[in-house]
Amino acid sequence: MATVMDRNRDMNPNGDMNRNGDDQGVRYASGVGVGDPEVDAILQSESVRQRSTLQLIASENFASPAVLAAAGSVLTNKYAEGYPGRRYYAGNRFVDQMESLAKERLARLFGAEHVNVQPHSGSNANAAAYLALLEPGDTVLAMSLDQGGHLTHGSPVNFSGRLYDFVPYGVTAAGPDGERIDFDQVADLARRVRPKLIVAGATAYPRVIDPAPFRQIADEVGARFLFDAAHVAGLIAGGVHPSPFGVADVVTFTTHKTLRGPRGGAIACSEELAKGIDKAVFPGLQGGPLEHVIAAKAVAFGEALRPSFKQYAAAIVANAKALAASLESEGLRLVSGGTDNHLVLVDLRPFDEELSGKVAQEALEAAGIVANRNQIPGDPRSPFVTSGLRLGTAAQTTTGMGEPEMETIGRLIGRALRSRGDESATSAIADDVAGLCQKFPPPGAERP
Ligand code: DSN
Repeated sequence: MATVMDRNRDMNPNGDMNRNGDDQGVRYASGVGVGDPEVDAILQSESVRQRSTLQLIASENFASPAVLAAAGSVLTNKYAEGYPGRRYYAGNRFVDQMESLAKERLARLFGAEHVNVQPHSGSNANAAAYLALLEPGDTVLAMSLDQGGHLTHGSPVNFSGRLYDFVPYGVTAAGPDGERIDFDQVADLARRVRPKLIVAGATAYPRVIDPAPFRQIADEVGARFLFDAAHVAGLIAGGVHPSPFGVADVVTFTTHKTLRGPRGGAIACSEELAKGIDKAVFPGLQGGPLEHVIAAKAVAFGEALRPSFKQYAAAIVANAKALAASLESEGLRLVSGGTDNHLVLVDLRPFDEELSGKVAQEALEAAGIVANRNQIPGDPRSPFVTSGLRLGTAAQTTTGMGEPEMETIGRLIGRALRSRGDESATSAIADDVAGLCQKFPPPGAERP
């Protein structure tokens, strides 16, 4: 039966509960809950999960309390189709200020001529870029998913592979200095198929992606060049990876991975392409922009402009190298033999031919270590099973973990994989993981 409090809450979700002395409003104001017991219970559980287990998914991070607050702000209430100064609805004076602020900060962060902060995700950013640059059926060169690329780089099950004629390139064979982008193949294919667009960027490639050779090949064959910086945008912002801004015609990226902002996407391009890109995002692909997320993007770009972000980006890479060394000492083979960025890609086969990525992921999760299975170049197993694991350091670096902790994590991973199926050993590892996590709470840890 509904209580008076429930009825009040139903009738007036605007905060009167707080003025009436009800503690739900107080809890909401302090960021401890939203005042809906069922929702709060789930949020609380997720908060505990994030705090007590290791977050090693390479595309995740812990956004700051300021980013979380902006994403949960009143701007969620506003419709703002269009762009600052050219909206299709009234009441956008402050929304315009916010979106302009986000754009100004982003352009300054990367030295970009033109930016669009409206894409809801990295996939949308890529879709908009293709819409601006291509006609259906046009030929595009991109790294295939099974070599480290992304679904939107032409996977046959994705809109990109269905609408455009993607020709995949990959990495060189395993060996010393192997498993690197095969630029001979990129150049050969480009000369042969004369693509309209060449895409660089990856989701499971542990090495630096230099935009210069792509630019050279694109110029030689008269193609446009798109750099998908979704994973490494934060490393570029922090000055530890080469910048594709001003080199590629279009740069797309997400704001929530190494850049540590809210979940979302963005695009940067030259002035020459600005109109086409803007039209492709709206009205071409999306309707109303998520202005609360754009506010959170503004916060994140402001954070990335601070000098301390350079130290953060350098620490992500140093941590990935330390994790790589530790995993190797546990007998795990790393694709390309190491890392230059925020992730390592483990080839599980030499460790245990029978151990799939799926089983390894589950064994690690049981021990409190959260990572994702991933195909490795030439993987004989399906994308659902895989022979690899992808591990990233961006999130745990945000909590303040450093190289000694990465060394420990590598050993915990080795232990967890070796003792898979052994409940008491796994539970002992989960205890060790929780003890480690307790010493390094994420920012705003008490906020669900
Ligand atoms: N979210 C991306 C990643 O995990 O790399 C894939 O879309």
